[in-house]
Amino acid sequence: MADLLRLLLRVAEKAANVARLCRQEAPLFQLLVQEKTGDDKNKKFVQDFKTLADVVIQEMIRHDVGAQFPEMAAFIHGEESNKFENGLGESVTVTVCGTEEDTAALLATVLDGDHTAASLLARAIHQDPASIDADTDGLTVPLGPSELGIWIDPIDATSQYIEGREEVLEEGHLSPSGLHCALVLIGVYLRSTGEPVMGVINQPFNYKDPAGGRWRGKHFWGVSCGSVNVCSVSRPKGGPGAGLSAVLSSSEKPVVKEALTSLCGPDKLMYASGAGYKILCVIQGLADVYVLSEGSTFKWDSCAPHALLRALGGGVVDLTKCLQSSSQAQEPQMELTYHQPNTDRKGAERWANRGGLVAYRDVSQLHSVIGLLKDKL
Ligand code: 2IP
Ligand code: CA
Repeated sequence: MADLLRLLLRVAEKAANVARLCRQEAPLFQLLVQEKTGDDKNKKFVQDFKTLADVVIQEMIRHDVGAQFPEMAAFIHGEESNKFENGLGESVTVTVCGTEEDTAALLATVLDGDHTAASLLARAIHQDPASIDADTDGLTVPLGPSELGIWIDPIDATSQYIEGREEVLEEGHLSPSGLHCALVLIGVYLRSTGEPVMGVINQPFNYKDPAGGRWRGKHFWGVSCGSVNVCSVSRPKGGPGAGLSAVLSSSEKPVVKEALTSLCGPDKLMYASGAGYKILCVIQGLADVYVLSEGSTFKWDSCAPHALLRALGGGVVDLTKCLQSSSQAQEPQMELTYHQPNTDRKGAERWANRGGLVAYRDVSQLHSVIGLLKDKL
């Protein structure tokens, strides 16, 4: 299934192109950032454009993967529904058509006849991306398409994407907020066990080209299945040192912030936006752990980066399950899985990581965090 990895790298790059295009091209950018002004009809429609950009990316990935691997078509899940209502109250199902012209015509019906915006989007969807420089030669993945399912988050950290702040990055430091936190996430899991086995992350706004002033992206990938553990990011050097560093959501509970301040010290406790971005920080060694005590992330947020962490020897566990378990040795079995919904919940909540999570590279650091939080939550 190395072919699947190469395909996902290509579709993630196309997705990143769409994400950049929506900020670069005036007709799309206006739709994206326009505040709630104008009449009611317009108000509703403008709000929906953020979702439309997400749906377009998700459906493009579904289309391209389904075309090459038809066995996977029914197992490609995403955050968004592709049923859409346009400003006239008509229901439209957004899909990617066989030709650019047909896709443009369909999008125009959702965009209330805005043919310029529809054509721009359709062109990006049907265009082949520039060749991807990823060293996947010689990689064999012992899995077949009928064993696999996919979770897509078309744009994680949407609020940072819309706001569009351009932070200056310091080498070796994470970006607390801004465009760097927006990520395209595509994760592949094993249908039988729910284990994440392959992940592709595309960061559409990685750096700004000094020559043309255009944003350039960066991709990350990993495969973890059986004895095959390969990641495009090398494991950060050095074992766990004296001080542990952690990244949290700024909205994390005070009790967790206080406990981790006592463990890490104030300098090594960091905050960043985006669930996917925080796991990417752990992958890159910018933080040792990401702790989240709420069930506010979903399968589409964690599946892709989880696969990369596993390839590096780490993982993402259910925090509540770990806190309830009496044995430390059990913790690796508390890993999040991706095949079963929360049957007692409705809508998106069916796929929430309801017990919170800890993302880690090193299991001894996971033990320290669980030990610390055990009597506090
Ligand atoms: C969100 C996004 C948020 C995150 C939340 C995710 O996904 O990543 O930033 O909250 O958990 O579900 P926080 O930044 O506080 O960690 P989306 O942007 O796709 O809704
Ligand atoms: Ca998300």
